[in-house]
Amino acid sequence: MSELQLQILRVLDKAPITDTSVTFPEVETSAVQAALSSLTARSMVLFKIIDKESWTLTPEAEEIVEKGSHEYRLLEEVTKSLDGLKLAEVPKLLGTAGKLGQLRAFKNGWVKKDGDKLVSAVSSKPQDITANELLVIKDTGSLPDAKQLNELKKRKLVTKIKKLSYSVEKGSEFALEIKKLETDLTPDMIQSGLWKTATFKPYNFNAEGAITFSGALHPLNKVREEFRQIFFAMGFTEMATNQFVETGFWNFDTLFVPQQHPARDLQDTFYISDPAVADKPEDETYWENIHKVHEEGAFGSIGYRYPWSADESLRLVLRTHTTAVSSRVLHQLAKDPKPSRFFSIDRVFRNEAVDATHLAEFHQIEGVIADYDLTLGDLIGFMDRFFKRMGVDKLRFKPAYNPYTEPSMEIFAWHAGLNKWIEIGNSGMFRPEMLESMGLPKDLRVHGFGLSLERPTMIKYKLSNIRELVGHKVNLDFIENNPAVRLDEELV
Ligand code: FB9
Repeated sequence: MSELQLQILRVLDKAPITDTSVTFPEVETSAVQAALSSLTARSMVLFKIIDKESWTLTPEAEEIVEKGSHEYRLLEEVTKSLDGLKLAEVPKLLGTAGKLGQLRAFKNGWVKKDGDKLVSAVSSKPQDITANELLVIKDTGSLPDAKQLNELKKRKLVTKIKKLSYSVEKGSEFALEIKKLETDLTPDMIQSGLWKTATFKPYNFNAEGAITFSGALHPLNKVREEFRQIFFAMGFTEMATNQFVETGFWNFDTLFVPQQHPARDLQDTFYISDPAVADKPEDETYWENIHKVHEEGAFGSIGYRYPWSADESLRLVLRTHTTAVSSRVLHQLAKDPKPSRFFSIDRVFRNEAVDATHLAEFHQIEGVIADYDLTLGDLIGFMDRFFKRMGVDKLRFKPAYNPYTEPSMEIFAWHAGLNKWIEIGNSGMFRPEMLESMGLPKDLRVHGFGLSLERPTMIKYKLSNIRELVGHKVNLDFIENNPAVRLDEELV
């Protein structure tokens, strides 16, 4: 028990406490409140809050109480100088207070001007009213005359403060000693019989449960899960994307990306130095088909007609898109071709300039739909249905170019919050040079589309810089406490 708790009990033993700020003037309010809370928990006291307003002096007012008001000190200087005080002398004597002092000394009728001097206009020494009023406030925290108090407030000589204090009376369990409060009933207490006389701390049913840290899903994973559920609901199977390093063959050549395409340059692609190359794929026929379709054309295509390099094709890269995975999966599908839907959501790497919304890697979301005699209209219709599931229902499609799809379309959505069209993805029909090279039947058409995971996540969480989402500057509190996300709300 604290000394203050004992003092409170001793005072209460004689009489109720009407105001703790009077009974314990030197004790901080917070200490009084803590002592009373502890005694109340034992029902030893009851208290009520007294919410008082009181006034305190500003530093300027403290100086007036110590040295006298500006106007009074000016009168003293004028009285001291027998034939009056030169006006030019006032700032030297009283500094900035001199100007204030003159104003109030004139207003009080204490001084008057005589040429370039100030002379006394009173026959006897007046009271320093301002200093006296401030002294009363210093001692009592208030001033009976509300008009005068308001005047001092206007002169910024006093500041209002809220002063909490308490009235206290005995509680049902009042005693001059504090019994130990038991918080747990133990086997020893039961066996020894101590439980019969023990005092237990009452349950605090208002106490909040302890926060148990249980880990947290990163916002990207929350949004990723939303997309995964949409894909599953639309009949897609998830592709295995746990291989970040691909050969140029799967990342570019099988996608009919020519070996001199700028996307394959060092400033766009991360090349692995050790090991630098990989083995040829087992499917010799496929390897030769790709070689032929690039170099001389095949399957109705005139190809690119350049000397295709096997070495170039076996260089190792960090995959620049998950379309490399789609290519592997479609190559597998060629062994048993049938209508299928696949999706993937995983990291891809691009050796590009970073900025507020782009880093050297991002998570690509990709969907692939294989079916007989699909048309471009089917792709447009699917994209409408796909994005409608995330509250986006105003789409526009713009012709675009991808080496592996023809026709290709960029997808735009109307963003009501930004009041403009924003790009939300890319799509197209995979080319025969890609599909027939892997042995898929001519009439099995394949649609592909892609978007990033970071962009929708940043929009949903209203983030302006990708570094608020990933990287060493991320605010871990945001990661732990960000709200759940629902994609099927308006894209705001
Ligand atoms: O994600 C993008 N934007 C986006 C997506 C969703 C969204 O909100 C959701 C609806 C609720 C808001 C914005 N973009 C694609 C567009 C831009 O952000 C663009 O600046 C960045 N793009 C990335 C690539 O940039 C180097 C986003 C990424 C992207 C682009 C194309 C594909 C995948 C990712 C693709 C593809 C594709 C095409 C055909 C066949 C297979 C795959």
